[in-house]
Amino acid sequence: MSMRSEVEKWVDQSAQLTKPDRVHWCNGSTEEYNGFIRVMLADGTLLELNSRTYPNCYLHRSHPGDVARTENLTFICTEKRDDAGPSNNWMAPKEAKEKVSKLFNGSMKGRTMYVIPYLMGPVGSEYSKVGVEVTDSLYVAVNMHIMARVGDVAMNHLEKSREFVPGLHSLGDLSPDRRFIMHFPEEKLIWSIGSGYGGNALLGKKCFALRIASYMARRQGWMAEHMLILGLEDPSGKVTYMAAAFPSASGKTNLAMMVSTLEHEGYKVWTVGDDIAWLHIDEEGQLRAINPEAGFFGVAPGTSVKTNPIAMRTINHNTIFTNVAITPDLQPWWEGMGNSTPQGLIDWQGRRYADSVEKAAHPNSRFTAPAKQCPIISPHWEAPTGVPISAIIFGSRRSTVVPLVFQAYNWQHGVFMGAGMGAETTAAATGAVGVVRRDPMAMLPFCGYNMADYFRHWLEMGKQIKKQPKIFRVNWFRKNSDGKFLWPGYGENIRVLKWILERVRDGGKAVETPIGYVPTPQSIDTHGLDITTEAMNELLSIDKDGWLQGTDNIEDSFGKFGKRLPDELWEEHKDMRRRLERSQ
Ligand code: OXD
Ligand code: MN
Repeated sequence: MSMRSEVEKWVDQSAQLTKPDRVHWCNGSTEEYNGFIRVMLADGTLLELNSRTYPNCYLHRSHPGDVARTENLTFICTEKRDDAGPSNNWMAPKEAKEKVSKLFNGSMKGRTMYVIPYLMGPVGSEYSKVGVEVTDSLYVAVNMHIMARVGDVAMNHLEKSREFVPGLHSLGDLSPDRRFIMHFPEEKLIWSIGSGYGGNALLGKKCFALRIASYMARRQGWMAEHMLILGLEDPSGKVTYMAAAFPSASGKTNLAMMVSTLEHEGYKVWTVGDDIAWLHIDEEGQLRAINPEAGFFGVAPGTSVKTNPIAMRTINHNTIFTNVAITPDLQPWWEGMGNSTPQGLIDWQGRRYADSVEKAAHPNSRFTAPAKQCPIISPHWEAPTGVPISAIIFGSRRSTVVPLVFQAYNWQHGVFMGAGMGAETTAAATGAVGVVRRDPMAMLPFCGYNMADYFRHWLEMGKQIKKQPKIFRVNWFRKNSDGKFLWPGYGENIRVLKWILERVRDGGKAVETPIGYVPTPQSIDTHGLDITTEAMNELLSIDKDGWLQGTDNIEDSFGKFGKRLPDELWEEHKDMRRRLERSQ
């Protein structure tokens, strides 16, 4: 059977179940995109923004109960419960299908089903993969147009790759009581109903490129990670690539698009990706990364000309905004945009905003913009072979305990560092914000299988890489006793990347401490920066009690994986505790 017929077969089955009135196959063209936009403007799904300052930009207001990923309604449906592991919600595939097919039954009656073949990864890359999403949401269709490579390009790739990940999506009635984001990694299938929110509904992103792909990657010997990819250019013009994992809404987009404050010295950042990295080992044993996505689905609040001028230039044309506020002259607005609250603001729910206690823009409001619009997009961002990775960075929000930056002793210690990472929760998922939880490699909500096996896979990959990237932990978010950030962050983070680059090249001063190699305060370039010596000392200090308490938390978190957790991680844990206890 040709691959097209395989896809048609699956689309027919989906249509029999969901019973749409019409089926539209997307070809990915600009005309198609514009046509979809016109339909949504006419039916009120989109509002056109100021065409002078934001040409081809639109606002979408979602259902107020459908604004973030719902981790409690996201399931990994493997035959054996233990293969999903203790950190995932699990349901048996048969039960999941019975339960959810009732909801899909007739869910597209009176509506159009859009068939979206899409390619994740650069055109012509052997690392790229095809998905086919069917959905009854035009908002999803236009977002997919931006976030992935849609249409013929995917169908052409499929003829060679001979494999696609089907994803069935329907808005259902948007009630959280009937919302399920189901993954069947063993048959590489996704079913999502009851939500139109990006992370739940743009199935190429979290569902495929992370959950299903992580499962495939383990079997096929590569890695699918929640990581940005950036190139750091040094004064000689050489570019060194780094991949960095941070939990959702913790500044990945800002770091990926950073405007370096050391540009006058020749240090500059190139963006390759801002959210997901697929990492492969090439024939020479070099780890290489591709960005499977074609767009940015970034958090709007906090984005400003000060914090991320590159994003501001990326998102002022051809962009879809979701749940931001608007000014009377139809410009998007959000908290932290760097100007005072305009008069006559309309909040994210379309109400007049009158300094209410609520935010004008939803804290998880988003922009969807094509990656190629980014003024500092790397010339290699679509290189079929990807970019070579020299450093891996783990980061998260921690207002206490974790120093600005430090380096793992070696790969195994780095895997332990990532696996034990604590992170304060954010508005990207429903639930309490600011609570510290263990978020291994920032993959807690995104690993499509038992995380103990995922850690094992990391350890195994390390053995196969000839020149292992060095592994680092960063934390821009440490605060002093008055609750003020100690480190200026944003463009100044280049100073930390500079130290990382020096370490990659076997330079950069550091002291060996119980937690890893910590820079000496003088080895971070603070030239021209208004920061006190005390602040630098505090930023790089080791809070022994905090770390000891952290080791207890890691013990609880590792303990949940029982015997499946690799012994190597317990050894690292034991060694760290011993080093801490012995230290002064
Ligand atoms: C995202 C997320 O949207 O991590 O990237 O939630
Ligand atoms: Mn993300």
